[in-house]
Amino acid sequence: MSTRAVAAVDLGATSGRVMIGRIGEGVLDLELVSRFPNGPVEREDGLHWAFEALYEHVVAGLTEAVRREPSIESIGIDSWAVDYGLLRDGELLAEPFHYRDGRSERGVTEVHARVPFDELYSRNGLQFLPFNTLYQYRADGRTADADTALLIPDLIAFLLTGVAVAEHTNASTTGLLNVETSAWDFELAERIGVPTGILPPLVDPGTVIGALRPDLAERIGKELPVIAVGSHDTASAVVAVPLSSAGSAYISCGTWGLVGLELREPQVTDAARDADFTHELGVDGRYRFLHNVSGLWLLSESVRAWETEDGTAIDLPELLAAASAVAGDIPLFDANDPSLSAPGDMPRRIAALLGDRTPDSRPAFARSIVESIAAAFADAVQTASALAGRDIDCIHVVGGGSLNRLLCQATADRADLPVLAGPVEATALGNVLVQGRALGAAPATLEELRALVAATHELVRYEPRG
Ligand code: LFR
Repeated sequence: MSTRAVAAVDLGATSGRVMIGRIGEGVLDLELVSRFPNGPVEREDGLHWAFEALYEHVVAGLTEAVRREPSIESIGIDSWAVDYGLLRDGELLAEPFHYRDGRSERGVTEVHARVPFDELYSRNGLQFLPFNTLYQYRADGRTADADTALLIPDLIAFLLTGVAVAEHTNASTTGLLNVETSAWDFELAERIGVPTGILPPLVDPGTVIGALRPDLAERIGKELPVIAVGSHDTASAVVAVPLSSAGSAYISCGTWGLVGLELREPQVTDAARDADFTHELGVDGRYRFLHNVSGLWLLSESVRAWETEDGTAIDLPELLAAASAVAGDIPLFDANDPSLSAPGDMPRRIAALLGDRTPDSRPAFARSIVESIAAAFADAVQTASALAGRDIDCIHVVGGGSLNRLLCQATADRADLPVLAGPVEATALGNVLVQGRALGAAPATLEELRALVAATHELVRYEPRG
């Protein structure tokens, strides 16, 4: 197998990037082409994503990628989940809302009044998150005007190709897929007042969505297909977790920490529902049985507040080094407390949870944040193990959090399990692997794809310190 090249677009809640991925026999690597900031923007009617700018960054990044690597054969797009754009006659009706916008609370009340949460869970298998798309649709006055609703990666694929589809892994985060059949639950959509006509045809990762529109092929410099990948970033990340045994848990850690196991069959039980464990669809029909824990969001929002206060940038590695050196009792708070969800003055809100236990130095405060995240991670791993009836022998940490040594060690200590950290770019690697497989440049099974990750990426091991 000769080495082939693809372009991976990977959009996170705080930054996006375009990368060149190279894949072949014993080869799997990434070259960063462009990185651009992303985040909530406050508009008159609430929090949005600056989607036009984001899309422009994507096209510019793809143009640069093809300039650098003319042999690129395809494009794959992944992003955070749940958010969407509404279209009519191919035109976007409004800038997409950000999932941290407060309007979905009304959607929650109205949806649950029509379909109680217990029934919802039995149908869609999703943990309760107030921003799951079905609540957002319910709170969005514009769904009645739309003919199509597309989640962010599908929306970008549509703008690039003119073809409107719903990629399966991300579609599972809407709450409108049936957990057993993985098909749209039209009856549920009708009951909560979502027009079923806006739900596009479902496609699996690996499907060619379409070719670049001629004007874009000209601008980008090449006629290329857009291939559906695990377009939910967490689904792509899980593809690239080099799971070493059936007892491996994973944490995909960026803004969020997604903590869980890969299952072949759903576990839709009362206990899983009460523990807030979700069944998001994985690539190849696997289930991502996991729980959302607030991840590095707590730290990045705190740092952002301190930087505003000081008027200068904070050196994060320096802060974390100082946090590691803090001795004595570390006060913990609930990392998933709903009061920490919106953007804004994070240190003040965390201090409100810690009360008179609030540390008075920033390193000690940062240490509390990291240890609280690690405690929630350890707790979720233990719960996943109990719910799935599986003994866990190690925890893989992938994503940006895998570089945070304090967090990895604290997770190992608190879970009393070894942590294997890396790869940091698991999401983009998963994107590349699924494109590579569709092109015939990578092996067929997830296990073989993960073996390629393990053979090409070194992991850092953290032993629990008892
Ligand atoms: C991670 C992620 C999570 C999802 C959250 C909101 O980037 O995609 O999986 O719950 O963002 O979309």
